[in-house]
Amino acid sequence: MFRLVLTLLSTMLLSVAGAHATVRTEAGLGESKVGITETYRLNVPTEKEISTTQIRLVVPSGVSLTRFETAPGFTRTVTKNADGLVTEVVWKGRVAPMEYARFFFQARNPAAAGDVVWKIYQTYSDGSVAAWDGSNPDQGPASTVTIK
Ligand SMILES: [Cu+2]
Repeated sequence: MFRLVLTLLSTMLLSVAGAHATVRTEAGLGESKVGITETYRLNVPTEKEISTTQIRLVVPSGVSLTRFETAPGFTRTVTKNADGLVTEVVWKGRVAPMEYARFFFQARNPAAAGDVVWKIYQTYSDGSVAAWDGSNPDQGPASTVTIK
C-alpha cells in the first residue's frame, strides 16, 4: 500500500513537472539532428485558474525559423534581426483554464551539435508572467533540445 501511494505521488509530481510550457519536436522528442529542417511543437498549458493571454518565444541563435502552421484564434507577431532571421515570436489569444495550446513551426537546426534553449514567457490575464527561461529554480530549467 505504501509503495502504491509512493508510486501515485511520483506519477503526480512527474505530470506536474511535465506540464510546463515546452518546445519539443513534432514527435515530442527533446533531440534532433544538425542542419535539418525540423517541425517543432510549442506546447503551452494554462496552469492557473485564469486564462493565458500571450505567449512569447525567444528563438535560439543558430536556429532559423522558416514557417508556421496556422493557429486559429491566435494572432502572431514576429521580430527579425538585421539578417532577416526570426528572433522572437509573440502569439496572442486565449488558453482557458484546464486547456493547452500547441503551436507548430518549422525551423532549420544549427549546423553544429549542442543544446538549443527555447525561452518561453507565458502571460496570464492578470498580467502575471510565467518565465520558462531557467531564471527561476523552482520552475526548473528552460526547454532544451539537444542537436546531435
Ligand atoms: Cu507546469
